[in-house]
Amino acid sequence: MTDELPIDDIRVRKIIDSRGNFTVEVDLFIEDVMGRCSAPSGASTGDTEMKAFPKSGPDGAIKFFEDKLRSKLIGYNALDQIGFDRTIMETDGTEYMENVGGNLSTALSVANARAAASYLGIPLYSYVGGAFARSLPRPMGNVIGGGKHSREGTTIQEFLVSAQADTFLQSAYINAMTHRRIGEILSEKLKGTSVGLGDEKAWTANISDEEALEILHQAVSETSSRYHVRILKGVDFAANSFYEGGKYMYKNGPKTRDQQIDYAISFSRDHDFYFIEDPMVDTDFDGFAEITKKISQKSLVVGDDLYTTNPERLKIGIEKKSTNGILIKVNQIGSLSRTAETVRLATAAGIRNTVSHRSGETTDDFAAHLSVAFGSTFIKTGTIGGERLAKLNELIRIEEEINSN
Ligand code: 2PG
Ligand code: MG
Repeated sequence: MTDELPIDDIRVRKIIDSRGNFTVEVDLFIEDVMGRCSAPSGASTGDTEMKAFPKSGPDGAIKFFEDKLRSKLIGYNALDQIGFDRTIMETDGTEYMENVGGNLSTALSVANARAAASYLGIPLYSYVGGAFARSLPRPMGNVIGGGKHSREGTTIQEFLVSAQADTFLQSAYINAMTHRRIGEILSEKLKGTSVGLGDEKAWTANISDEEALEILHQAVSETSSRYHVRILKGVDFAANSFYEGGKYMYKNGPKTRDQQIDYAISFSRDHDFYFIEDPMVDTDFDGFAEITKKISQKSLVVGDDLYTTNPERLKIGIEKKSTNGILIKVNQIGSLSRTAETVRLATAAGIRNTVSHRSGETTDDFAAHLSVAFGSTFIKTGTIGGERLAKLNELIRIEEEINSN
């Protein structure tokens, strides 16, 4: 096998994401083999994640690429993913990638891996994960939401479900059926009031978090009996987005730090939630640890804004026993190799990972491949909507491929 695959050409363009904003797409060529990738963007971004774009936006990122990066990457050995990613970071030269932006660096990084994998004739999940990357995650789908993903909705950003069927296909389908049932319940309950879909195609309506909890329980128990399948419940508080002046500001009134800790624990103890993401503001590693200590036997406490896929932040969390789960988003850290480093650290510490979409998505399916490569417990996406289904349907294809080998 060859150990040098020089990059022949790279093309970068602006495209439009699922929220109608510009993002960037990269085509990277090794001879006439192309690897393509487009990067998503978040709305509830962590304070320590890479800046998606420089201040001058996607155009500024593309200009930086043309002026400073292109000449360093053309001719680079595509098989040296770590060196490729490091070159981008070093050329950027800032801690949070303020020149090239996390989105363009992500698109370059994944496009490079994709081109190399295609050239070698192997799927991306095998190229990144190796010969033993053969287990599929379960889909964790957003069904009711609010926060920064909609205008009126719950204070809590996401209420999620994960059907535990025998196949990925059936689990993804039952998640979608739970979503459908929630839509019916909402329109029965809220006759005449508007019900809509948020950025991730979760239902959104002017209801309280407690009402959302009740509706979720009803839909989960009905759908679970209908299909004879266990459906796990999940929540992403995205607590950063409603933390103000030392308090957690819910629609129904504020909660102190201690009340928020008790509230998060009650999701596991009283409401039987399995997946509990970002229950505290991202500076409170100790608050996360208090929650994890109480519920980790039964539930997964997951850090998203807490870690921003950053190995240095994860080290703090490991030391403090802050969580037993981590969310993985490549564009938070801006490269495939640093993402892989974070996943390796997490796995070694017994922390389970979930690869996640962003609220502003493209139809790129790289998250599906990474969830297999990283042995993820879950892939977090919506349950419907083309840009969400791009990932779910790719996993259905990967399931078929793995089962036929
Ligand atoms: C999250 C994500 C995805 P965003 O908080 O987990 O659901 O949202 O992409 O807006 O950060
Ligand atoms: Mg989150």
